[in-house]
Amino acid sequence: MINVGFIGCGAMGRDHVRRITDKCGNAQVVGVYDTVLGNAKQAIEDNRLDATIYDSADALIDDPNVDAVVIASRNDVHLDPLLHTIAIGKPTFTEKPMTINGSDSWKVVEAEVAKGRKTIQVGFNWRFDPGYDAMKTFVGDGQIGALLMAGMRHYNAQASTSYYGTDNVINDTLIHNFDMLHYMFDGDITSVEMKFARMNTLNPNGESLREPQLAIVEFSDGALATAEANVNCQYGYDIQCRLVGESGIISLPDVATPEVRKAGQISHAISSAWFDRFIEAYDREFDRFFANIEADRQPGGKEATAWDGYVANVVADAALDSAVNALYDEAAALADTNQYDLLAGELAEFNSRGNTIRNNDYNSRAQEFNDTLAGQPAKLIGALWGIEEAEYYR
Ligand code: ISE
Repeated sequence: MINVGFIGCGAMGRDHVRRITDKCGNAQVVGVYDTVLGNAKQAIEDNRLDATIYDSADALIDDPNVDAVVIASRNDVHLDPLLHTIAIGKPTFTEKPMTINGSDSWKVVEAEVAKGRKTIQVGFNWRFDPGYDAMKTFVGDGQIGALLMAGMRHYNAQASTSYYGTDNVINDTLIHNFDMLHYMFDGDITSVEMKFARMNTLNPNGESLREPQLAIVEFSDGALATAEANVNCQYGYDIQCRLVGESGIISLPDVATPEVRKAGQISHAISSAWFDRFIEAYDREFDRFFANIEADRQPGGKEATAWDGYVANVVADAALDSAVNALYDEAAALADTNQYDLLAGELAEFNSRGNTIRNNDYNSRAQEFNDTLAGQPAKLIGALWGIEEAEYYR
């Protein structure tokens, strides 16, 4: 039996604790940690676990009774526990994204390389979806020839939280698509450009969430892909993918649900969230994680490694840069002379930070900018900084 230490018991984390408890016959959660004690207690209570609550992630990782670690905490606090588990060689599953940017993810890759062993599996679960799996096999078998193009749709019924902002569309949502494109296509991703559609008036997060967004991705062999993100689509959780090859097209199948013929209509239900749309993929990625541990096998191939986590972050970073510039161009076109100079200053400030976003100072500057320059241009550039989220990231 593999003894699992679990870090981060929010909604997604508790779903995984339940999955490990109910479905993985070869693993059990023996320890939990969450900055919110109530979440850790709830994970134990919901699953009637006999588990220790630790007062730090480090204590949990160091406990010799813990054989493997799962990290499902907030995206911005994955790095330290990852470096810790690598240092002591404990197999670790981390939710996606591996970290919040390419430079942090590079630290994870470097740490693994220094140890000479891959111990990290990243939770890019779409790779384990039966539909995507079949597509990967078709492509691998050369059934539609070399890939030329892809068109993807990543729609959420509603934004996942009130603090989900413009940049999350890229580094939390579209990052799945970036990983799938990296997984499916032979070429390396060489560029990504972001475009913004006009805002959906049903978006409850307002200007701090500029979407829908469209990513245009280019590969080293000249292939092209587009990925639409529309995270307030209202009607359900809708994931689509069409791959165009030299001799055919493959499309991701919808999850089969009963067809209902009633009142002059033929209809199918659609999932409302990723928890159920990808339930099988989540189960299978955990099965693989534990199977690798039992077989003393390193992750790779199908399961996303630290390197894959890094690649996805690098693409997201480039997308974020492109998004800032797109918002800037939109704002600059509307700005008067005074606003124009200020916008240029703010853009330079953003760029000088690389992709380090949302530190406290940054958010308060963005807030100030919006307060003093209320109006369309200020609002647009403020959108990228996710002003309403300042509290959350403090
Ligand atoms: C969430 O974190 C996910 O991983 C979902 O698959 C994605 O659709 C959603 O937009 C993200 O917030």
